[in-house]
Amino acid sequence: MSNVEQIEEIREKLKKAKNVAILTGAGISQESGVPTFRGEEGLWKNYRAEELATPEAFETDPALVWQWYDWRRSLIKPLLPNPAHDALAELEKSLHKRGENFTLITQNIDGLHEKAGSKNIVELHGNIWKVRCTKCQQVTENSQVPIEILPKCTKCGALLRPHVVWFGEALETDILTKAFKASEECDLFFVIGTSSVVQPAASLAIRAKEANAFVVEINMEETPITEYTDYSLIGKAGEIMPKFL
Ligand code: BJW
Ligand code: ZN
Repeated sequence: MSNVEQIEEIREKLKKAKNVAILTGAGISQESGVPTFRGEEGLWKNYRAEELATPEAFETDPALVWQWYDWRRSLIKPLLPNPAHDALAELEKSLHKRGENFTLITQNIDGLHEKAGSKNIVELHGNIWKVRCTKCQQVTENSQVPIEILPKCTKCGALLRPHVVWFGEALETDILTKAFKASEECDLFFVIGTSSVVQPAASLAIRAKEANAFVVEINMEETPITEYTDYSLIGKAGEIMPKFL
């Protein structure tokens, strides 16, 4: 079946769908100018996520980790959602109008889905615009962090950290429960722009398939979960996603 026929079939499924769940990864923000993590261009200022996105890196050198996040914030701040983010926000609106469910699960911490107008967002790996106290765990929105002196909690004075999930850290239980529930209850699941190597996010598409959802992958290349999908559309998310509207 050609890509055009597959897209037409997916459009028909979207018209009838009662529960739609989406999982996005760094690839959906690539066309907005956000670097991805892996692959040839997947470098953040010469560091790999595996080197700095860890609790050990923060314990060893919090200033370096904060500098990295501050640099990423400055890079992301001026960026705008692209047609893939916009298409998902539109899809959510049209499903809501019909009284159907739409859940957007994202591994991204860049906030671009919210900027595009998406509402029911499940942020698996946190949000770069929030900070969390390493002691009292209070989470606050904070777009300006004084990294020269290291940011401190206004409540208890302890060191603040980015409100993100690092390697080896557990995802928040209620967030993960929501993501699994949406994946298991949906009739249509899209997995967009993720290399599907980081767990537990990578298992969501498989859960959806096991629960009989129709699973569509959109990526520039095949991934370890491609064999579990019904359709794999190879190409840019910003070019493919608007075709479903
Ligand atoms: C396009 C495109 C375009 C490009 N259009 N497509 C062995 C050692 C150590 C750990 C483990 C291990 N085995 C398993 C683990 C666990 C580990 C893990 O999965 N590691 C694997 C790497 C092996 N997972 C964890 O540690 C997780 N926690 C956990 O398991 O806890 C267990 C526990 C339980 C109870 C108590 C305690 C612990 C946590 C994972 C957290 C991941 N965090 C990061 C950083 C977040 C903050 C930050 O950004 O700084 O999340 S790492 C990084 O990877 C980030 C991303 O969300 C995540 C996924 O990356 P993503 O989105 O898939 O991006 P890429 O770059 O990989 O892929 C981009 C894709 O887009 C590519 O496929 C392109 O082709 C495509 N693309 N342009 C469409 N225009
Ligand atoms: Zn505190």
